[in-house]
Amino acid sequence: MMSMMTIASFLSAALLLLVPGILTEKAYGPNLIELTIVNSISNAPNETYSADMVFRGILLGAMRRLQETNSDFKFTYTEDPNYGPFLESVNGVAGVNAEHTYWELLVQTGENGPVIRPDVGIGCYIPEPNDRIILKFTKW
Ligand code: B12
Ligand SMILES: *[C@@H]1O[C@H](CO)[C@@H](O)[C@H](O)[C@H]1NC(C)=O
Repeated sequence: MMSMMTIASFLSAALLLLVPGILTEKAYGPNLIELTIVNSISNAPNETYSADMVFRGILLGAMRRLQETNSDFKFTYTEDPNYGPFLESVNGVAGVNAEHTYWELLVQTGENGPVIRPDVGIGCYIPEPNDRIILKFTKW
C-alpha cells in the first residue's frame, strides 16, 4: 500500500519535471520553413528551399543561414535608415526603381493556408514554424 503510493507520487513528480523539459526542447530547437522564389515577370520556374529557423528568429537570419549553406541561394539587401533591410536582389535578379520592379514579401501560413502580405520587411518578420515564405519578383 505504502510503496504503491510512493511509486505513484514519485512517477507524477517525475512527469511534472519531464513535461516542461520536453516543451522547452521543442520550443527552442530548430524549426524549418520553406522559402519559395517566384518570378512573376520572367515566368521563370519557382524555386523552393528549406531553411532552418531558430526559435522566434527573424526571416533575415534564416535567409543568411540558407545563403551560407546553399550555393544556389543568394540575396542582397540595402539598409533603409528608417525601416531596416530592404530586399534588393534574389539569385541575381534585382528590383529596379525605374522599371517599378521589386521583391515582394508574402507568407503562406500553414499548409494551404491563406497568403498574407506582411506589413514589415525581412529584418522584422518572424516566421512561424511551417510557414512558406514567398519572395515574389513583381511590379508596383
Ligand atoms: C511606396 C512604398 C513602397 C514601394 C517603394 C517604391 C519606391 N522605390 O519608391 C515598394 C512597392 C517597393 C514597397 C515595398 C515594400 N514595402 Co513599402 N511602402 C511604401 C510607402 C507607401 C511610401 C514610401 C515612400 O515613398 N516614402 C516617401 C519617400 C520620399 O521616403 P523614402 O524614405 O525615400 O522612402 C523609401 C522607403 O520607404 C523605402 N521602402 C518602402 N517600403 C519599404 C519597406 C521596407 C521593409 C524597407 C526597409 C524600405 C522600404 O522605399 C522608399 C523609396 O526608396 C510606405 C508607407 C508610407 N506611407 O510611408 C510603405 C512602407 C514603408 N512599406 C512597408 C512594407 C512592409 C513594404 C514591404 C515589406 C511589403 C511586402 N510585404 O512586400 C515591401 C518591401 C520588400 C522588400 N523588397 O524588402 C511598410 C514598412 C513598415 C516596417 N516597419 O517595416 C510601410 C511603412 C507601409 C506599411 N505597410 O505600414 N514599398
Ligand atoms: C509558383 O508559386 C506561386 C506562389 O505560390 C503560385 O501561385 C504558382 O502557381 C507557382 N507556379 C508553379 C509553376 O508552381
